[in-house]
Amino acid sequence: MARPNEEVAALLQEYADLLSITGGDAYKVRSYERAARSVGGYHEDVSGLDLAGLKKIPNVGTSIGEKILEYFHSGKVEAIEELRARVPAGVRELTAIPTLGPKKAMLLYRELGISSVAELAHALETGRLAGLRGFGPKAVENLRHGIELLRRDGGRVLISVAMAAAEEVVAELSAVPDCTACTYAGSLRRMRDTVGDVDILAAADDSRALMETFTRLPTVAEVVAQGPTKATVRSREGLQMDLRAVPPQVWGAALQYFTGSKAHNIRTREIAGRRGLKLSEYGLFREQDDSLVVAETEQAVYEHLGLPWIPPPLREDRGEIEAALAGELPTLVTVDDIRGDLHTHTDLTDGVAPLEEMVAAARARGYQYYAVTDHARNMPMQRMTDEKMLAQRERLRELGRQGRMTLLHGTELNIGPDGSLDWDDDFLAGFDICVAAVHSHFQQSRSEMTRRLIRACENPYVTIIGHPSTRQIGRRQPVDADFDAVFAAAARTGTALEINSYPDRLDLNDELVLRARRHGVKFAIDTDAHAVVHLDYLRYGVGTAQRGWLTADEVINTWPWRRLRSFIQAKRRAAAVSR
Ligand code: DGT
Ligand code: CA
Ligand code: CA
Repeated sequence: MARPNEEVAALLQEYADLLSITGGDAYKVRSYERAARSVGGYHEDVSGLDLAGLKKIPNVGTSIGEKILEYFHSGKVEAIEELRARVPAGVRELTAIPTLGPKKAMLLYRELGISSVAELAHALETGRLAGLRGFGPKAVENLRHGIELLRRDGGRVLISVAMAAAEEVVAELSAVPDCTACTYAGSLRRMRDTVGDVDILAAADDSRALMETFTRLPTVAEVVAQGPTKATVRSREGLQMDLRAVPPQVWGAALQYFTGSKAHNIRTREIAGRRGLKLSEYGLFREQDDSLVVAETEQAVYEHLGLPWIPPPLREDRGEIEAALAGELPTLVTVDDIRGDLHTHTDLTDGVAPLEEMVAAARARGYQYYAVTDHARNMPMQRMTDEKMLAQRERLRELGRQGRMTLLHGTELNIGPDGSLDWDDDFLAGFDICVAAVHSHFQQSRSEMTRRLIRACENPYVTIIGHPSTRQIGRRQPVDADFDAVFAAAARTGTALEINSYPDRLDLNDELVLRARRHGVKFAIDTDAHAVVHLDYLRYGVGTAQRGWLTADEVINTWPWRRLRSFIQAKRRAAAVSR
């Protein structure tokens, strides 16, 4: 594993898991989980900090700080070693099964010696669980489902898949006569890049028609559980969906609860407690006499906790409570703020739509500017030539004269293993804008990859680094690089970093965005569209930006064209001066 912060975050998370498996104090488990998240997202390298420095990290106190120091001194932490000795690694792996909690995982190990998902699957097949306390036919069936889910992409689906399913269900349920409100909640409303299950919330005085409609939807392959106000189904695609029906008067409290995250909810409940109140999915109540304070709207719930309404993408206990208390919540960038797309393709390379169609679609969206950035010469599959590029430029200029939208001729350059690019500076100067991205040699060492990305930032013609980590969800891990060094270089050179909106990329991801913005980096939220319909992916990139706390001002494609043009030219000029 790479960066020391990530190493320590993984270690603290492991400790939290082990504590939970061995029946440790829930409060302690939570505090290690929080510390793991804080360390993982901290901007300074933790291996260089002393105890005082470590304690400046949110959620890190003396005891956790000392464990981190111990790790860097001796390469291990005694307390964690002790628990590791008691819990085989496979048991921790077992708890990743969505339908299996830590206690039952430990039971499977103790009773049957099962210490891996594969062993558990085998035990299920051969009926070894029969007669085991707590593992009746229903539980066994749940386990089977759980393993299936885990094997499909760690049990999570892309946000685009979940969103499409959720919007369909919400439309169907909203049409039920008794329904007064319906929306999706959970991780989907928080715009996480992947979703474990879809949580739908609906309000009605009488929930019967809602439940009936839900369980009979054509997309439902199986009703996993059903009660008067709750149901869980599995769709034909294998996606799990939960419906909760609530009376209209408690809509706000239920929405707040089921939006989560769990970590955020724990904080809001603590705040309620300090005010002599109790918060649940049924409302905000006075501790003394259980009388109701509010429940009808989310806004009112937050207000009575002394907080402004907090946008769902921020609700991860990553500082939003503190910011809300201080009146310092950011005004998040929205889809409506975006004035143009700066990374798109046509059928000249691997897109499926011709230039004219992509441009017409961009105009129909009301964009003020739009960049066409087909692949550059060094990607052999694409058979790009200088002549083809220049011919496309001519056609694009002609199209540009036919409307008010500013058309930019660009390219998506390939960052070579040494950080060099496809063309020399003279040819690059002919483009209005260049995106540069890594498309090969993903396995380079950390230092090579870091140097490579920094060198690309230093090229005066590179305005944007495309999909900087190169991860593909479920298929490819991010490259190993010292991202903080890359972020510093991007900020220093006036190079924007992309938030690629393509649902299996979402790159930079929320955590890297959070880290990059501390360096003063600017961002571009692009779709990397290869077809007209892909232009709609923008919402997922914006969701990721919101999870990274971005305001419109930090995103270059919310700017008017004149400001964006100055940004591009300033970098080119600075390089000319220094030469
Ligand atoms: P997912 O489905 O793994 O992508 O993530 P979520 O956040 O949608 O989680 P899920 O579906 O288990 O639960 C939906 C929301 O319900 C969650 O975000 C917060 C709330 N919730 C669920 N379980 C708990 C809990 O034990 N405590 C608290 N405070 N809230 C919970
Ligand atoms: Ca969920
Ligand atoms: Ca759920």
